[in-house]
Amino acid sequence: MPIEILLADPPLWLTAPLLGEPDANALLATLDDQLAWQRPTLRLYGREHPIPRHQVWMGAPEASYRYSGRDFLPEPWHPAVADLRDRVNSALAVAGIDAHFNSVLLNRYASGEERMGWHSDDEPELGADPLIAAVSLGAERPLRFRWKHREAPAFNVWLPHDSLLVMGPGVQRRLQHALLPRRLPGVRISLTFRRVMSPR
Ligand SMILES: O=C(O)CCC(=O)C(=O)O
Ligand SMILES: [Mn+2]
Repeated sequence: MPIEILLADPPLWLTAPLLGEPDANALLATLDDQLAWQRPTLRLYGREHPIPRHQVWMGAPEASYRYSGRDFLPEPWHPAVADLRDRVNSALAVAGIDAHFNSVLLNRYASGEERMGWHSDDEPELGADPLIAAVSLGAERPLRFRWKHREAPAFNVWLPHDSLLVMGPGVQRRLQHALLPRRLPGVRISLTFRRVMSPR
C-alpha cells in the first residue's frame, strides 16, 4: 500500500487503495443497504436541528461515547465493519502502530450538500492525543484542515474511494477539520475508527 505523507509533524498520512476496487465497492453497497442510518438532532441556540448527514455509531459494548454534546451507545459490530476494523488495525501494526480501535463513527453523505462542520476529535474518552483512522468509500470529497493557531494556511485533503487517512498524535490538538459542502454528486460513506480509552 503506497503511503502519501501529507504532514510529518503532526503525522497525517493517506493510503490508497486500501481494499481494492471490487471489495471497496461491495463494502459501500453493504453499508449503504444494511445499516440503521440515523439522523439525530442537535440543540443549537435553543432549537433542534437534524444533523446534515446520517450516521451510525458502532463498537464494543462498553465503548459509550460523547459526541457533539450527546451520549451515544454503540451499535454492535456489523461483520463487514469488524473485518474492516481488523484490516485497519493490521495495516497500522505493519507501520509499528498499536491502534487497537474499539469503535467507529460511520457517516453517510447523500450528496455534496451534506457535510460536517469544523471540529477536532478530541473528546476526553479518546485520551490525551488520539489516533484516528478514516476510511472513505464512494464519492471523492475534500476534507479541509485548518491550524488552530493559524501557523500555516488551511489545506484540502481529497479523499478518494477506498482510501485510508491516518490522523496521528497531535493532529486533533493542533488542527481542526471539516467536510464542507460542495456541488458534487454521489453518496459518500466514511468510517472514522477510534479507540475509546475509558469505557464507562
Ligand atoms: O467524513 C469524513 O471524512 C470526516 C468525518 C469526521 O471528521 C468524523 O467522523 O469525525
Ligand atoms: Mn472528525
